[in-house]
Amino acid sequence: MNKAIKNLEDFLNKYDKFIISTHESPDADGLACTIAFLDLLKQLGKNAIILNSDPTPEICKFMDIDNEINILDDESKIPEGIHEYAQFVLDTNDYDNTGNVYKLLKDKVRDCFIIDHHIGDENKANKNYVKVESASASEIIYTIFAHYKKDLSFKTAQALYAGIVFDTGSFRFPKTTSETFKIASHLVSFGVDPFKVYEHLYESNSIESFQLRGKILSTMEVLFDGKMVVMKLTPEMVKETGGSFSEGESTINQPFQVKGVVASLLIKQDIEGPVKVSMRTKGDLNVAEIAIRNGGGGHKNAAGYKSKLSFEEAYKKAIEDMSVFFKKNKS
Ligand SMILES: [Mn+2]
Repeated sequence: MNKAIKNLEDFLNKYDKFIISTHESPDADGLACTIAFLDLLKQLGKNAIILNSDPTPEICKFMDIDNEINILDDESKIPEGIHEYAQFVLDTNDYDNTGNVYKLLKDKVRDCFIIDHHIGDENKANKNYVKVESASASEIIYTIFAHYKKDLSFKTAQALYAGIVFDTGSFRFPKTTSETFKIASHLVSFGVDPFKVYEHLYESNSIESFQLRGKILSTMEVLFDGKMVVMKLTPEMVKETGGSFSEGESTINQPFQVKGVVASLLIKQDIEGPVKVSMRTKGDLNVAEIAIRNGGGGHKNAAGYKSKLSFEEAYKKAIEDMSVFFKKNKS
């Protein structure tokens, strides 16, 4: 048995009640994992609930067929007998990255286990279930279902399929393998409609969010001979348009429509949120290292971190960090 499964089994054997959470500003992969993992824990005879710090984005609500996702927005939502619960953190390798869940529960839960596919602390990875080769955390949850030989329902299959589509950029990001397609194929056999999932994820944004996207695009700065595009998403833009921050965030992928662009940065801040730097690249430019150095994490071609600097300082620093790649390439 591999070490990760063994770690998970040991953890499951120790406790009976679990809180399941994904990262703040949840995405389709993280949310899919919570829904599927709740199903699995129930099939294993465990007592479990989903508690996320932030609301489910509109475009992901279709996954939560049975309304099982609860939002921990204040202390009154903490379950009774919280000290009996252990914590599962999905799709992030940092408990600290779960917002209110971390703030309100970290000193109360009995223990914490991570299931994730981001690059981070190796020591932590060895004690949990971290598989950085996985194109999505949903793929890992699928593997865990297979390990325990548990049934996949339409709900779980649809959620996991959506998580995979989202995290692979519709089966095109570098970590997409034949295994990814095999899993997707199996999930579709449970009645999942690929067109509907695509429509929910990519063709269901609000007009306000589309206007927000327009504002984000209008901030673009083109650098390093057209190889990098940098954009801003400010709290003011979110307020002015009434668009959704999470829908705005995906604008970071658009510069890659341009031939020759190999890096895209988005410096962003939600109303009352921290300043965050998101980096996307193509090819060999490894931004995970930059993210880790700045206290964040991610993958080789997609990573980010929270900055303690002001918005404008974070913007400058983000460009500076990236400039290394382009200077190196020139020499
Ligand atoms: Mn993910």
